[in-house]
Amino acid sequence: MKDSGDNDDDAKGPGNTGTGIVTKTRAKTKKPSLYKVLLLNDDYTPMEFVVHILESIFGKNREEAVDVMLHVHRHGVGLCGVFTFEVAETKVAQVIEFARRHQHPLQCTMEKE
Ligand code: TYC
Repeated sequence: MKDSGDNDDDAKGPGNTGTGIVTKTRAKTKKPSLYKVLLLNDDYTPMEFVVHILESIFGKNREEAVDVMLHVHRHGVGLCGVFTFEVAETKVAQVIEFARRHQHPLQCTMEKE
């Protein structure tokens, strides 16, 4: 792998013509994998409770939250957002724990994008 130094002939001095091309490359950084957080439908969790979760945990406005909730209600599953692994994991845990505390069966899961 190339380091971040340049390795050409742009320098002047003995044996150098000073005509090289500057080829500085960056140290390699890799993009983190992303994960979809999905909400699952059930027959018991109140619609308003799901909307509240989408607003408070996923930062959606009222209109977006209602859209996602109705999508899940009609299709069985829906996308809440896409996050890095640890953020996705934390949000899934927050949803499941908040639902459990209120005795709703709402389930949430994540999958690699
Ligand atoms: N199906 C639920 C009802 O009719 C509403 C609901 C929507 C539940 C989305 C879960 O992820 C969900 N009360």
